[in-house]
Formats: sequence, structure tokens, C-alpha cells
Amino acid sequence: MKKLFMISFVSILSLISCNKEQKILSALEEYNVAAEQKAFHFGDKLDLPKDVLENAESISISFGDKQTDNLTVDPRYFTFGENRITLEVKTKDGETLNQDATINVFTRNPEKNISYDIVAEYPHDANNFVEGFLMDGDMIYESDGLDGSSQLIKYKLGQTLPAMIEKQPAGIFSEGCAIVGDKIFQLTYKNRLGFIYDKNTFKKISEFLIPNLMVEGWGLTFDGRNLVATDGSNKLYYLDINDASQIVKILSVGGSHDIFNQLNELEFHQGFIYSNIWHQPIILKINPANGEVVGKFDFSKIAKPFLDADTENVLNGIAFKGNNMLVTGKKWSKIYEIAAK
Ligand SMILES: [Ca+2]
Repeated sequence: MKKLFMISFVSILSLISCNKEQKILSALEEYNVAAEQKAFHFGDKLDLPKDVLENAESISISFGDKQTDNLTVDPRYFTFGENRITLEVKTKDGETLNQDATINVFTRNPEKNISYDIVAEYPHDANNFVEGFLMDGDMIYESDGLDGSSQLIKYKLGQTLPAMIEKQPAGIFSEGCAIVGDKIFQLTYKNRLGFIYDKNTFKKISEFLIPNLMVEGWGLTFDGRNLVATDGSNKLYYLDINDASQIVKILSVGGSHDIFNQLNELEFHQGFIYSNIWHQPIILKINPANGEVVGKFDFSKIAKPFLDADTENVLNGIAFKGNNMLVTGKKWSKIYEIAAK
């Protein structure tokens, strides 16, 4: 697991013209070393060293687009995960010292390990590099990736032969998909494009540009109001269903010990967002009210034979069949039906 308990201060602009300023800078450096193992939580004070506080006329935190003089990890300014800030220290001598810092914020409550039973297994076409996966009625809708084999398919759960198939041109690498009414939205990985298909005919209706703030296109789901997308970070991007190139809001996801930086395939179910993590056989249960990971499924055992065959054949498919979860992965020959305990 990726653990980032790091806080580092890098001096980018300073007027090291007197001892006091050198003292402040070395105090910050010492603080940096001491704080390296520290995990921050909302409400924590940024306990800057005495030498800094005593010699400062004022200290503020800049986030680039916003600023505060409250030295607290305030959720109005900080998000879960990595926060890149600049500390602006105005000394009593009238000098300004700017210090870049990274503050990593975690949830206070540990996520619950959710136990489960495997209640059924279904076949899955082992040629398919699954990137988007959902169930609607008794049909599975699936978006498969890789250049040259990207496609949108639908098939009845229990069968592998598609009832409908839309092969996509070489050069397109398809990613997550979601159904909104009679439309299927589909993301692409690095093509900066999304597609909208008619759910019933698979006829392409239109395209949209993936918002610039998203690094890449990864997972996609629909929460009943907005599309929700991932881009390989710990962020959920809420997109407008009437213009999916518009971001409605961004929510950072946080764990109690981990920064889950590679949220991938998604599914919204009964008020929660479920996400798997790229190259980890786990699925997170996320509270969309605040981004907290409240639960975690460990699918190491079912993922193992597929990963043994190829380390890229990772778990990457979450759907719901009633209250049971369906789980599959890239080039997996099976879909597992899971009942949470
Ligand atoms: Ca899904």
C-alpha cells in the first residue's frame, strides 16, 4: 500500500539576510524532519515551531486560488489526501518567507473490513480487458479497453456472447461507462474524448471533451444526479449529465492510513460509491457526503489466479445485482456474485 506520511518544506523564496530568518528556516526544516511520519486529520493544528511563531508577525496558508490565516487543517480549505500549500511567513522585521509544504490528511475513523460470501459464479469472456462494468435489468453492459480492441458490449448475465456490440476504432482506448436514462456514457483513457451511445441501439449520439482538470479518463458511474468519474487520483469528479465536459464538483477520497491515489472502476449503489484501486485486489465503500472510505472488501483470493497468469489482469469491475455485488477483472474468465455479511 502506498503510504504517504510525508510533510516536506522546500524553501523557494527567502531573504536569508539575518540570523532570525535563518533561525526560522532551520526551525521549519527541523519541524519537517519530525513531522515526516505524521498523518494529519481535520481539526489538527499545524503546530509550527516556537522560533517561527515568535518571530512571525503573521502566517498564512496559500492554496494558490485561496488563502487563510487559520493554521488549522480546516475542511473548507484542505481535502483528504495530499494538499500542496505555501506557508507565507511575514517576519517582525518586515521580511516575507514563503515555504512550500505538503500536508497529507487522513480520516479519523478506520475503514471497516467487510466480510462476504461468494454466492454464485458466472462466465466472463477472458479476451475482454474490462474498464467499465454495470448491470441494468438482466443485462451486463461492459466497456473494454486497449488500443485495437476497445468495444462496448452488452450480454445477459450467464452468457458470454454479446447481444449487442460496438467495436471502436484503433487508437481509441475505452474506459469506464455509465447508463443515464436511455444513454450510455463512455470515457476514453488518453483520447480526451467521451462518447454517448443510445442504450438500446448502441448508435453513437454524440461526443464530449473530458474536462481539463481530469488527468485521464478512468472509471465512471451515475449517482442518479451526476456522472461520477475517476482519473487515476484520489478524486471523484462529478460531471453534468447535460454537458459531461463540465465539472459540477470534485470530492477527494480519504482513508485512515492510505491515500488511495488510483481510484478506478466505480459503481454507485444505495447512497454509497464503490471503487476498486488499480493494481490492488480491494474495493472501497465511500461515503459521498464527505469522501471518507467507510469500508473495504479484500478480494485477494479470487484475484490471485488471474494475477498469476498476468500481473495486468487486475480486478476492475463492480456492478450490482439487487443487493449483491458482481466483481470481475481484466481478462478474467469469471464474474463473481458477492453477498456482503
Ligand atoms: Ca461499474
